[in-house]
Amino acid sequence: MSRRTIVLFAAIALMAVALAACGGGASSGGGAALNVSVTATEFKFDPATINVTPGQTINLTVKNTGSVQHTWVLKAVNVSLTVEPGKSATRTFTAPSSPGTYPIECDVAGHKEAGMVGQLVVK
Ligand SMILES: [Cu+2]
Repeated sequence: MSRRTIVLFAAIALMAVALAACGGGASSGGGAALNVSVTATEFKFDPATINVTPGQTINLTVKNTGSVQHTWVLKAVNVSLTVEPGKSATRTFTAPSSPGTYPIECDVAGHKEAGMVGQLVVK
């Protein structure tokens, strides 16, 4: 094999690796987008735990079926939704790229203390 041929093969191999790295995750980096519907009421989220993969795109809808205002706050990625009673709100965001358990809370005074918390589990 000539030196030139080896360089050419190396370049092709590198391109294949680069394409493979980009191809799988599209823009999300973590596979297909996840649609999540959360119901908020006094004083809990259902579901409270959301399981995602690192960097996954999440299309979140929070519906407030309670009788007072609630929020759904995931500080790790600066997502904060405020939802009036009887209404719903949506947001698309990207999950953290590092595996771990990230706390979710309702930051209306007293609600977190009353148990209105959840978690985003990235793994
Ligand atoms: Cu609340």
